[in-house]
Amino acid sequence: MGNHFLVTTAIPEPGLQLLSDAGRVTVLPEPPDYGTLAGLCASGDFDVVLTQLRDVVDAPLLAGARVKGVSNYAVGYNNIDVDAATRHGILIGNTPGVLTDATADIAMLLILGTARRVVEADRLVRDGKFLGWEPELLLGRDVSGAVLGLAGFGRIARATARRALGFGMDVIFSPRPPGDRPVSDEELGEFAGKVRQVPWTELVESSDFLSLHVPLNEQTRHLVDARVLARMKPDAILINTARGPVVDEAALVGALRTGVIAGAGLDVFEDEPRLAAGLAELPNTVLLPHVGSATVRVRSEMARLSALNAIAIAEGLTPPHAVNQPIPA
Ligand code: 8YV
Repeated sequence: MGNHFLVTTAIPEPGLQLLSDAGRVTVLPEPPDYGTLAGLCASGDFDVVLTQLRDVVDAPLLAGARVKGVSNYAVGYNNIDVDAATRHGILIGNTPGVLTDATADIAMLLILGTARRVVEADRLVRDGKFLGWEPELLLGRDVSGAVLGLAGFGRIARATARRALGFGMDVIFSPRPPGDRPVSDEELGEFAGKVRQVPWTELVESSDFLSLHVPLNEQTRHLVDARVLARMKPDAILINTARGPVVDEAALVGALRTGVIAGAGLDVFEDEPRLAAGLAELPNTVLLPHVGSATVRVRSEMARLSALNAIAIAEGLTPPHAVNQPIPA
């Protein structure tokens, strides 16, 4: 008897400790495939399952699941069919807030890294091709004075805006889904008078750096496609720390190859861990392996929040970070 938690991928100790103080914990030795996860959720052995981004929790799995909730070890929850969970009375939790600054740091790192050609520069030094200072060596571009366009204006976009303003960038944004509603001065808070809301088309056409901060859903899948890329400035750089499928990656490779846009800084990919053909060979890209939230502190905090969500759900309470509100039976 008592609570039984299923953890699909080992999470840091603070989370595991909280869970084991509240019940029995089963940590899978390796990430489960879909069938294994579906079987475990349907077994009736577990009260709550702690998932990560690669666990697909879709409508058929949820229909057969005998769990009270799913606690996602992530702020994003595009791996979970939340509507289906709601219909089946299954609570979903996530981990907002704790990874905001770390992810905004990575967005800024990609802006600076693409602008100043850091990957090319590093490779040149390692390859023994640095033959002494040269006036024309690896000229990049200034970020100060450049226009940063933010697609979305949630927590991570705002934290990115804060950093970009510190670097002297001119920040514009379009809320999510792009262009859907005006943001009042009150909602802008500390950013009132410092950043400007523009329509989506203006954001696309006037950004020197276009940084994506929207969740992945049916409105935002391939938000940046060949047509959008064609409207960007030829010297523009695309930054993505959100979700890979927000960009049509094959179209992006084409645009980078043919000079439709100048570069891309990507922390996420359309079909992780695979890259679209040709992407890795392009010099005008900085490519990171989905490390936006990868700091020791953030992972511990994410573990803590996902454990707290799981424990609350197991106890029949609303989790501190609830994504849905199931329809009462
Ligand atoms: C996580 C993320 O590392 O939280 C998110 O939504 O994308 C990353 O910070 C990843 O999702 C772990 O499941």
